[in-house]
Amino acid sequence: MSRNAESTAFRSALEVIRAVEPRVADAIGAELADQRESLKLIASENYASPATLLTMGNWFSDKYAEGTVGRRFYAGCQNVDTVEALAAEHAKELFGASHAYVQPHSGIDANLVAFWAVLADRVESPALKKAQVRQVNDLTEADWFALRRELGNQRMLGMSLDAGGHLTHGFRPNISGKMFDQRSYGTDPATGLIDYDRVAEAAREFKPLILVAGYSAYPRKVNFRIMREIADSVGATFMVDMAHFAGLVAGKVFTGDFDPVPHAHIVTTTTHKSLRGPRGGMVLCGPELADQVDRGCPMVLGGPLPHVMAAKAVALAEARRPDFADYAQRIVDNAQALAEGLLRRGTTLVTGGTDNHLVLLDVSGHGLTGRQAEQALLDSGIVTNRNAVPQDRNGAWYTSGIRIGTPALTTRGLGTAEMDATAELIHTVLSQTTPGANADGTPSKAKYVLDPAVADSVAKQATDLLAGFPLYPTVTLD
Ligand code: DSN
Repeated sequence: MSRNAESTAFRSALEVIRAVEPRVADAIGAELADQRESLKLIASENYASPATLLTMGNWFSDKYAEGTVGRRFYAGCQNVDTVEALAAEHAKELFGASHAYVQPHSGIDANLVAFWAVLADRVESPALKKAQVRQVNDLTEADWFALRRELGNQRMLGMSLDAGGHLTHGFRPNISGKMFDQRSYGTDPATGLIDYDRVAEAAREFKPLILVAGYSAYPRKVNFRIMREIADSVGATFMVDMAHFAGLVAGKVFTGDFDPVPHAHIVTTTTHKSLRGPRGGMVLCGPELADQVDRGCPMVLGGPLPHVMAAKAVALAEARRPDFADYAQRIVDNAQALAEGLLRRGTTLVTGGTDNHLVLLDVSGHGLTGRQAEQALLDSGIVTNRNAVPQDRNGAWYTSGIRIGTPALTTRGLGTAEMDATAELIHTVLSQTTPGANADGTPSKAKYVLDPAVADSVAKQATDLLAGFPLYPTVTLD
């Protein structure tokens, strides 16, 4: 393929869009410029390949395809069948799973599909059995009432939010918190690590239907073999949400006890984080849950997005190439270099380091809230997000933490030397920022003071650092 093909494709697409709504074309161009200029350290973001991006812009978007491969509720789905089957095949090969369901539109959707599958598989209920055999129209009011009571009365044990768990693991702002009676396991206050004995104790007391492992802000590996033993000891279904670290599983950085697929009954993921695919979700499971998982649409999902399933097939094919394993290892090497650089400069890190793709800074030692630190870093060209730390005294809105991750910068090609330079830039901003005050003189958790000259200087250094690692180097828009 000629080096020009990607530029030509994106330029042509923008020309076509510009003829209809030039402001959209401009915004797309501006987004590329912004992404090129900023030091992106958001742990859940990445840069999908041009092939993956281009696969999403076509007439697959026009097609309805409810149902599953070969069994659709619409005619004319033969080409959708081709791409959905390909995506599932790549996923199964890549992760060593016996079944893959690639229709979920997001991680929340993937988790809902998994919850439904487990409930349908595990909950004994005549009303539910009717629903399962597609007799939903025959359900009486009393059936619906019984169904709501029986399904909504189940127990889920997952990681607490401030220890790094995710909203969709039974917390109130998400429907899972209404579907399940939730209890959480935290981390050891001294080490910040999961204490498996405490998880086992909580499981014995609470007897969950589902034990969930997985996180969005825990900077360490999880031993899924031990978690499965805990689940088995109380008869729970063991579910892993690997959205954040799917790329590290795909790239064989997480193997043995740390690979969730051989240990969990069901695994969910997004496809756009460390896995570097299109924005979407996916469910992997064994044969026992496959039929229920495949009912995800229309049970909890709207019509599948064939253009995104096609892009999943492309991205998963990329992840099966040998160089993806090298990429996954570099993500972790970079996170560890970044952690070491920050520790050396005196920043406090939750758990004292990392063995995955993310680092969680506790910025309270700098006298700042996460919100103040996030904004000061953003002013300085460094994009991060604030995040709670264990037992956070500032709550989930202001927080005391900053979460950073390396999948995106690693895709750009930055290595361990640049991570040390990045640590220096972060340290400069955090040590030069002070908390601000409200108009009445009381301390503010949002306002901060940072000399604009310092912010400008850091932003310039960030741009210089990135100049050696162009984003989408094969794409020029002018
Ligand atoms: N929003 C994702 C994250 O940033 O971790 C998880 O849903």
